[in-house]
Amino acid sequence: MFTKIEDFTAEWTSEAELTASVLDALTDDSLGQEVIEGRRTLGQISWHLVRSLHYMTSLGLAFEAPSRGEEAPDSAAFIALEYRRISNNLLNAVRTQWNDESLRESVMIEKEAWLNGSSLRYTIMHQVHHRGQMTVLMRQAGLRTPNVYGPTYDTWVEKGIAPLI
Ligand code: NI
Repeated sequence: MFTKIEDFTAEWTSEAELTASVLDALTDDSLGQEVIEGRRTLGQISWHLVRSLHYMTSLGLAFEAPSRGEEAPDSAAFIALEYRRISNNLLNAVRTQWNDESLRESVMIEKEAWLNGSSLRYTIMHQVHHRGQMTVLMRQAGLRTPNVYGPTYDTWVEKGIAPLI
């Protein structure tokens, strides 16, 4: 869990930039790539990443919601733009509406007490989880994925290094 707003600020800033870089690599055509037939698409997962940030308002934070409803937009550029806006809104809300003490306070969610500092950690892990799903679907859709926590296959090849298996 986070115990200091400044620690969350630093981590969120770099994690949100990684997520945005993955969203930037999407194309409109790729948004229809499905996990399996009839299940979530790349577009739906991407949009879920944007919308889920707003769930943090259930912890008492107040900030503007995404400008579209549950249905995933068909524009990759719009999704990336909205992600940047909402992830910034979330960070501003945490920095201006909470302090280090707030992180030790808890909120009941489905009969379970969640410390705010843990909810912030969970929010980052939730993004990482879906970002990992996205990069696989992006490969399947024929897209190149950006480096996230290390070089991708293509980056190794460009550097003239044999990619690790
Ligand atoms: Ni999710």
